[in-house]
Amino acid sequence: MTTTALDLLFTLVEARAFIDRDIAALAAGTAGAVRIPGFLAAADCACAVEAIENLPVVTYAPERVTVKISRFGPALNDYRAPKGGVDADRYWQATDESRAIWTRSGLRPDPLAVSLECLGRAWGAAISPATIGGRAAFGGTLREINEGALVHFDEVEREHPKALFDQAITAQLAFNVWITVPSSGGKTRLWRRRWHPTDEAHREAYGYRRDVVDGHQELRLPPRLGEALLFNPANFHAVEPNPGDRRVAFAFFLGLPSTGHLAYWS
Ligand SMILES: O=C(O)CCC(=O)C(=O)O
Repeated sequence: MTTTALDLLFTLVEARAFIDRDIAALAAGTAGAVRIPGFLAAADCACAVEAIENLPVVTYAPERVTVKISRFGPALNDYRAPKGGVDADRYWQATDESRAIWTRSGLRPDPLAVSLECLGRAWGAAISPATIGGRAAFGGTLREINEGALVHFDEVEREHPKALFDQAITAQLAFNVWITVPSSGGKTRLWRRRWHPTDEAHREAYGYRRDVVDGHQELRLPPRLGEALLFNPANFHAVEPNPGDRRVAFAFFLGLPSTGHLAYWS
């Protein structure tokens, strides 16, 4: 397919701070991505990088995610139960352990707390964790992607049609803030293209073959130190490999529930 006309709204908004209209535009699909350069100071990124050296990092489940992606803190997708929902025993154990370890790490400023505070201020209401049966889901995974990530989308309501969260999520956003970045490669690629049932014929491991996005309008976003990026992950996205230095981000999803109060999880 060849793109013949462009969606003039599918652009990168570069701003000094998050604002409610930009968050709403991403949720509505009338913006491409929002990035905030210098969201975290370089010194705070360096402290975070030092702190994570002592955290127990694991890789995403290799049977699902074929390239090596490391994380600290549970990501829901790694704890899916065979019949839907999460494998509660494993997920809550990992959640409790990770929270305790993170609290003990005593990192100040805490990039997760800073991020939630800024986004909450922009939205006009504090952001709470999404809950499962009343228990707070984990949010704020530290993620290291050096070998790239396949074209994929994230949409919790589609991945868990039997309502995983207590909140009914009407739109989902992905938040990343980079605490160390490579000098080349590692671009986030974001296409103006949502999943269609026929895409299932193009499945590849946890994602899709590149041809599902061929010819579609695209943003290419190199990761920059301390920069925050917010986008709607229902749009197909991928990460380019980076040959050299590490690419590490704090990452979580934001959901816009029917109550209007944003909820987060990883
Ligand atoms: O690391 C990135 O650039 C994006 C990672 C990703 O797939 C996501 O945040 O949903």
